[in-house]
Parts: sequence; structure tokens; C-alpha cells
Amino acid sequence: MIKQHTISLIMPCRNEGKALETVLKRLPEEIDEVIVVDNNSTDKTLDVAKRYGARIFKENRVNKYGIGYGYALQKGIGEAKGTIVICMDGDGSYPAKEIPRLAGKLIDKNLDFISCNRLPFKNPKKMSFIRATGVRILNIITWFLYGYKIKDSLSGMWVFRRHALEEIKLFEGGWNLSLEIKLKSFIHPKLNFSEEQISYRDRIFDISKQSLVRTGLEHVLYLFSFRIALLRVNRYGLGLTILPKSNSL
Ligand SMILES: Nc1nc2c(ncn2[C@@H]2O[C@H](COP(=O)(O)OP(=O)(O)OP(=O)(O)O)[C@@H](O)[C@H]2O)c(=O)[nH]1
Ligand SMILES: [Mg+2]
Repeated sequence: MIKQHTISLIMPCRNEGKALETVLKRLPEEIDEVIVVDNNSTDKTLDVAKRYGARIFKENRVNKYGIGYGYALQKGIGEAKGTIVICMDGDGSYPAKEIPRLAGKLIDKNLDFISCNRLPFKNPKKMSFIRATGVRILNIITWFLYGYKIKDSLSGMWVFRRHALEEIKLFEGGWNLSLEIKLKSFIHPKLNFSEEQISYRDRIFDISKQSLVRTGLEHVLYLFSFRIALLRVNRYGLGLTILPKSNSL
């Protein structure tokens, strides 16, 4: 609990048993609820989550590339009970210890959504050059297409008010959910969106299975297709809850 707000932490996991244990061991006591959404794990992820008292959900839907990251997060967000929700990877790369500070900022600054910015990526051990360059390219495309100077378009850690997400519908089942949730938050006329700097490091166990080129291209395609959809559908965009007719915005 932070300043009368209950805190839910959601982590999508696939075969993160080792890293998840390290994360769960050191969670700040202000977190009221931990949700682990498993997707086809074959390791000890579920056992670890159970041992540390997390609420566990299984969401086995995957997209055409076999990725269920977005589906898992949609499931977790739908189940969260806290008034403030944090989503982050379960691989130990994001700083759980910064959650109280970030939630405090959300409350004090009256924000609805904070996307946690990992930049600048100065230390190659913290993020590989190719990944950092990819993020920068996506930032520029986002700026060019949406007019918003985002600092980290692909951050996987967000802190938001649960009611804010009721304004938004999410559809992406794979990696694009990370872009979708930010785009729909910062273009939404009723939501206060901001970015906050955090510390970051590459995953703490196992080698990365991320397919950087394919995922990067998928992200570029998504940025363009969502922009075109916005132009075609209405000012507020495909997938956003349509504002009430009486709203003059
Ligand atoms: N539920 C679910 N979680 C997934 C899936 N794929 C990845 N994850 C989890 O989503 C988070 C982000 O995935 P990562 O594999 O760390 O992706 P990344 O950070 O781009 O790449 P690396 O850390 O370099 O491997 C991690 O907690 C994963 O366990 C999936 O298909 N379903
Ligand atoms: Mg990772």
C-alpha cells in the first residue's frame, strides 16, 4: 500500500523459474498483490510463483510466432485488483525496488500512466548495441508518426492507475503490446502520460531467445499500421473506447 493506494505487480513469464525466484525474494513490502501469468512454461516457474504466494494465471494463447507476451499481460491487467498496477518482465531486468518511488510519483504528479525509461543505454552490459539502436530507431519513427518524443518506446515496465486502462482496449497478443499500451495511453485525451527514468540491466539468467530483427520489423509495421488505422477510423483511434457522444473533445 502506498499513500492509500493498493499495489498490484504483474509479471508475464515463460520459463523464468530461476530469475523469478530472485525477483520475488526481493520485492518491496508495499506491493499488495503479485500476479504471475504463465504461458506454456515447462520449467519451475509455476512452483516458484506458488511458493512466494503469487496469484497465478495460465494464458496459453500465442500469436503466429508462438509469442504470448501480450495475451499474458492482457490477462494479468484484467485480473489485477490494486488501484495502481505495475507490469514488468519476470526476468530480473527491471528494478522492482524502484516501484514505491514510481508509484509515489504517479500519485503526487496526478499521472495516469508512467512508462519507465531505460535510456541512456551507456553500458553495453546493460543493453546490447543492436537492441539500443533498435529502440532509438523506433523512438524516432514514433516521433515522426505521432508527434510525441518518446524516450523509450519499448520499455517493458509501466506503472498506471487501473481505472486508466479501463479507457483503453488492448488487442496485441505478442510483443507489440508494449507499443500498443504506450501509444494508446499517450494519444488518449483523458490520460496523463509521462516517462520516468529507471535503472535496467539485461536478463539475469539464461540466454536471450528474442528474435531482434523479426520483432523489430514487426514493431515498425505496427507503428505504421496503427497510424493508418488512426487516420481511417477517428481522431481517437482504433481500439480506444469510444468517448461518450456528449464529450465535446
Ligand atoms: N506469458 C508469457 N510470457 C512471455 C512470453 N514470452 C516471453 N515472456 C515473458 O515476458 C517477459 C519479457 O520477455 P523476454 O524474453 O525477457 O524479452 P526481452 O526482454 O525482449 O528479451 P531477453 O530478455 O533478451 O530474452 C519475460 O518475463 C518473459 O518470461 C510468452 O509467450 N508468454
Ligand atoms: Mg527480458
